Amino acid sequence: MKTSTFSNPAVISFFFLIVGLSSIFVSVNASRNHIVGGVHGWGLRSGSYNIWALHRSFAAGNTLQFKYTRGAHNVVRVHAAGYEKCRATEKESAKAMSTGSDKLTLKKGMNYFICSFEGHCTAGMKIKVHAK
Ligand SMILES: [Cu+2]
Repeated sequence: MKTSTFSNPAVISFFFLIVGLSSIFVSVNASRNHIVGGVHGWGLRSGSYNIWALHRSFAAGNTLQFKYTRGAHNVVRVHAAGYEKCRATEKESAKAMSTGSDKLTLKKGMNYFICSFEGHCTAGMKIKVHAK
C-alpha cells in the first residue's frame, strides 16, 4: 500500500515544528531592543551615533532605547530635513520623549531622532537608523 508523504505523521509533525520555530524567530526579531550608544547611552559625547549604528542591523518593529539623565536631554522623532537642520517641527516636538529611558519603535526605512535641547543636536545628539 502506497502512503502519501503528506499523510505521514512524522512529516506533518516536522512541518509544524518548522512553522513553530519560524514564528518564534520572527517574534524575537521583531521585539529586539537596541540601547542607543550601548553603555554610554544617549548624551553629549565625542563621535557620531551613526558609527554606533553602523555595526548593527535593525528591522522594522525593533525598538531603540534612549537612556539618559531625566531632564538633561530628550528624544524627538524627526524627518530627514529636521535631522539635517537639527530642528524639530512643532508637531514633532509635541511628541518629544523625556522619561530618561525612552523606547521608540523603528519603522521600515530611515528613522531619524534628535535631542531638541539647544545646541545638543548640532553637538552630535542625532541618529539615523535604517530598518529593514
Ligand atoms: Cu541633549
